[in-house]
Amino acid sequence: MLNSPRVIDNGNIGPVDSSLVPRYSGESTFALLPRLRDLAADGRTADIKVVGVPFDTGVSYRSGARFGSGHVRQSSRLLRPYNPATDTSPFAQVQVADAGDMAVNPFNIHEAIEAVENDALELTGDGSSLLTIGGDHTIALPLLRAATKRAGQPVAFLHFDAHLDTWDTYFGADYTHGTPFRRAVEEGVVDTEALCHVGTRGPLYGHKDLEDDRRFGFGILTSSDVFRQGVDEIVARLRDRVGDRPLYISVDIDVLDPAHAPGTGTPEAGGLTSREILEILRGLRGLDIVGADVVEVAPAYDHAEITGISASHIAYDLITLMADLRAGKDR
Ligand SMILES: [Mn+2]
Repeated sequence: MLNSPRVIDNGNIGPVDSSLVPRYSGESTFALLPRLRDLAADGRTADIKVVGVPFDTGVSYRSGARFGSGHVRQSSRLLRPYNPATDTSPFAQVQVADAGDMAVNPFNIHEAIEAVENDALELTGDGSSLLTIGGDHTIALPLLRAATKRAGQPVAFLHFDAHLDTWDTYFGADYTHGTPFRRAVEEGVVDTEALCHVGTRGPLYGHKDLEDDRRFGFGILTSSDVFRQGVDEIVARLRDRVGDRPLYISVDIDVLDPAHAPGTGTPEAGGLTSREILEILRGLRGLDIVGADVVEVAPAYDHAEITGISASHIAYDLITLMADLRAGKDR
């Protein structure tokens, strides 16, 4: 890939130059960005690293999110280097690279969680920011642990998801894709003054689910709230809740309506459109985002890359926010 002609802008090594190499050919790194190992061979590192976590041992319904990282990369080939929504070129503002996939044990969930935390800490050891592509939602717990260790304080947390993911156990198991955020509260790795779910909907087991969730400190802006209150009001509420705290953002792709993300493990009707989530994310510009993930893409249930395209654009806008923030700090 080092031999492929690349966009070089502002001294940063960007995507493969698609005016010289067709977008559908060659290796599928995220947005055709350089691989971190190739940069490292050249004595360089990256300010923002995109890493995959092929893991779905925590799922409760449809399996297959272990193939999500590769699918999102494949669906990200058409992303271009300039983001008109923010009038910025994220890959020129800072160096962004694809760090490949973490190698996690599919047969031992505890070992897998530990590996994700260790790898996240190692990747961010040079002060870089991490954008993770899952994988099922179990991986958000070790990613939050790592983010809190790096931030030196419990992080604010915005959780885009159809589901609360604050349930206690399934079949006696504490660590699943439906329980990471109860564990995160118990472990004290999130700031309970600054937690909010966005886009929740669908039937629950009972009212106690909501009572427990409120007790942990979560605010809830449902999918219905997004529809009825509109993007600007939702953004204002989220910004108010987060303030200037270090912020971690987790996007379960099932926050989108199955029309916008059919390829996921636990779909629910009545979700956000891809336009709504992108507009909400853009409204978070300037917040102190220390890490983010996009999870639960299960390509076997996808059609025409609908889910992969939604996920890749969400990841792109998250990178845009992170790049803009880091470039602003350097200015
Ligand atoms: Mn989830």
